[in-house]
Amino acid sequence: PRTIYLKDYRAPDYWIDRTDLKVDLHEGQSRVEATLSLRVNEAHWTPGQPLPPLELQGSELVLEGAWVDGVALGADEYQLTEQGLVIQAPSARFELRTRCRIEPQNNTSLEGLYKSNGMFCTQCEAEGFRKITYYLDRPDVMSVFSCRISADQIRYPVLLSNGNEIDRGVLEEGRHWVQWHDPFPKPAYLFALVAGDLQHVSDQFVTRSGRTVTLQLYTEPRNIGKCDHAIDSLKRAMRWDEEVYGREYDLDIFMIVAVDHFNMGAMENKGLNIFNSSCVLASADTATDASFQRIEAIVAHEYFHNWSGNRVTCRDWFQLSLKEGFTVFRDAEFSADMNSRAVKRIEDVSLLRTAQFAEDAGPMAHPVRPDSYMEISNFYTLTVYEKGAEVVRMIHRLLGAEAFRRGSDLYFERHDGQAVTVEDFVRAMEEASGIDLTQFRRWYEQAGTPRVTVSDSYDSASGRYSLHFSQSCPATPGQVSKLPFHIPIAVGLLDAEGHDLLPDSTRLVELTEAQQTVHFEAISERPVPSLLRGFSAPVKLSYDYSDAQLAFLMANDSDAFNRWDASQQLCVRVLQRMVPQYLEGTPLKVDGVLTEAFSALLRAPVSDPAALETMLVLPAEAYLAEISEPVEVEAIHAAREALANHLAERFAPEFEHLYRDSQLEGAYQPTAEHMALRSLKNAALGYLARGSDAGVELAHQQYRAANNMTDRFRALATLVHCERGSARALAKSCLQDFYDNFKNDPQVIELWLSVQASCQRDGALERVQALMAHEAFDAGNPNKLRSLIGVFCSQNSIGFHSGEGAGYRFLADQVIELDQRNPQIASRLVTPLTRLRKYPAARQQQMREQLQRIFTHSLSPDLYEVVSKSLQ
Ligand code: HT7
Ligand code: ZN
Repeated sequence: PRTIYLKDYRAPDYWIDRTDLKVDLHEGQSRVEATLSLRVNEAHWTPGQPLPPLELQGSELVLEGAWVDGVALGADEYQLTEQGLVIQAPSARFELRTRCRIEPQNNTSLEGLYKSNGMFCTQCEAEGFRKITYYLDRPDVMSVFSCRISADQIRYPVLLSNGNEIDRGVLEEGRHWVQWHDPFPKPAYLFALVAGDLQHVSDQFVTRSGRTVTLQLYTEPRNIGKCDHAIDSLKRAMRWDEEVYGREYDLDIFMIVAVDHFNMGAMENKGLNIFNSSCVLASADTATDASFQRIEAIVAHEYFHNWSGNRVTCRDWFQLSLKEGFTVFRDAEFSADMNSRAVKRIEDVSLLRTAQFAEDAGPMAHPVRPDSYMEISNFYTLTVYEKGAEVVRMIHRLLGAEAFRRGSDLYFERHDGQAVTVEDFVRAMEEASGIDLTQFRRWYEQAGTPRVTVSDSYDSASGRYSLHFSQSCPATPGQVSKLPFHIPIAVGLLDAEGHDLLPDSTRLVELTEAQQTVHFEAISERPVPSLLRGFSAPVKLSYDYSDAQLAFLMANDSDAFNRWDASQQLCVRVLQRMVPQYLEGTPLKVDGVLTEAFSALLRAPVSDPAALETMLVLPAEAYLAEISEPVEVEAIHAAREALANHLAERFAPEFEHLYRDSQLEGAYQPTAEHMALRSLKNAALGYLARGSDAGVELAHQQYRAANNMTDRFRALATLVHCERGSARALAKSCLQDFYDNFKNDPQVIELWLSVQASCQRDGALERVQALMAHEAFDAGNPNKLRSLIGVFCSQNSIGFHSGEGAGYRFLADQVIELDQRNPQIASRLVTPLTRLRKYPAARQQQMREQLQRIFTHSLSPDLYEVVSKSLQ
């Protein structure tokens, strides 16, 4: 595969003003007729000069005919190349009609037009449209689309596409057709089509200017009872975008369709969002609180794209974070406003620190705006999405909320209907605020996670307190040395009583130099610094806190995020001291200061159950692995288990109280308040089950008595993960009971697979292999692959790394096979093997051997890129 560079960007030679599609769907061969109104790009052509050739992309298409201005092209008047179709243009403006055959029922890549459970659906981002017809499949070509779909009336009573339905009719042989028209010009990646036997729920939203918008959610009939939460979330998101960003919806109808086979979470096609069923369907009996929250966030995310992505789109795929980073920032703020702001921030930062930092340190590290790629699908990454959102968050912090809003208004107004760049976004922010972001732009250009080291000094005579910062950034592939970043660091200073010493409590320090000292005057006593409040920048910050200072911050910091962060840092310290004890074979000891800190935490009155729960959850093994080099898998696991068991024994009465005090009466409600209590109760249950057989029995009782999936599933997970002998038989019978009750519900079965895949008890690989042969597993469904193989390889560190490389061989086998059918999923699934350099030599070698074995096969560009870069 060839590498594509940002520096080589060139506008297209032709524009497509109108795209008229006729899609004739059949069980065997479907037909797509595309009529394109083409116009030469006058920036590339002078009248009198020869016209450039028209090069359209196309893949897996059978061309039946092509017509230019109504005249059929002879075989010598076009060329079919590896990339697509090339013709010579007759004039500066002309009409090209093509007719192609495609076979959606044989399309297992889930890109382009394919079938899921008997319904036709599409996924065109990033480059799937070229599998539907020959086209200029690039985001800077924006066209007004119309689409006429025809299909069998009984099998496919519902025919949907973007925009508004403008006509429909009946054909011979039991077929019918519907014509759609989308008045907003869009790139091909936002095109969508759905045909199926679907039911829908309908609602309405009145925009702030008084227009009534019809909202519809389409699903297979069996799921019609699971739509309300998504519709409610959509209405909240529509109102929020009006209030916070002044953005109103623009069509008369907004449709969502749920499909079971989908490579990612959802897709923001104009007016016709397509969702992975697991990201949209929910009911109290079948969805956990986590999935209720995820659905709210994803529904909002896709809706927000209507402005940040659709009305204003990307010029090229290097600008992906322009829409994704900005939209993740928007959905995170929405979720923070709807739920607990602190908990949302903690969850997002945990993901960033665990998985994005690992990506930044791995072979696929790239800037938020990558400067090259082989396969763009590989760049829908945590760096582009999550770090991209952090970069927008930093702009928000540097400018302040009001100037940021002026900047976003300017951006949307200036670029409405255009395909633009990250630079256009930053420039709008600069112009609206008067703040110079020249150096800040390095966040988009330089890969890697910056390190910030902080020390301090205090002069009691003058009352001057000084913080000394130094920043650096490790080398990443293709970027050896880095220039200093512009880093906003939110700082608080605490007195001995734990009160904020600074006026307004927090000061924003702006680092711009490699070394920088900042002074604080009139500080009456030597303070404890609270650094990087709210995680104000995506950096690894270190300051030499004593254990006692961390315990102090954990109890007193006015910044809820930093209270949590102090608790995590303290746990990490304690765990990191236990790792060498394990390696030396000496007993594992838990430091007293942590026990004291937990004691204070658990004895204080519970003012915020959701925040308390986050502090009771120990740092994940994946996070501990990310901050270790080399990663000692067994030692990390043993240390974490020992600490959890210690806390379970030491605080059994406190956990018992928490469990009893967090019970909820009455029907299930997915409100923030109820979710917080359930999460606290279930965290307590986890400790109780570790601590005693009575705790195990409590989990069993909860499983049986639960009136909602959160409590039922958390009880099941507690039993499955519990190391106590008394839990084994109960886990087995509850897993069977769970399966018997929910085997017809794919979303619940995903939970069932994932809880087993993450169970670290001996024999994990064999259990996963057995599950692959179970009727519940379907290797053609990405959700099932992720729930079983993905979870095992990324969350079950003991299972994946045990057996002398057996886990690595297993993953390589799966990836090799999957690459033939679904390259996007294969190249994502292989990620755990790409982290080989983090592990001790023997494991590293075993992982390398498997990557080399994969590399001996004929690979898709997707998998080739990831594996070749990992072996470099
Ligand atoms: N913008 C959407 C991206 C997406 C996607 C990308 C590659 C392959 C399949 C895909 N499905 C959806 C989703 C989003 O970020 O909103
Ligand atoms: Zn998105």
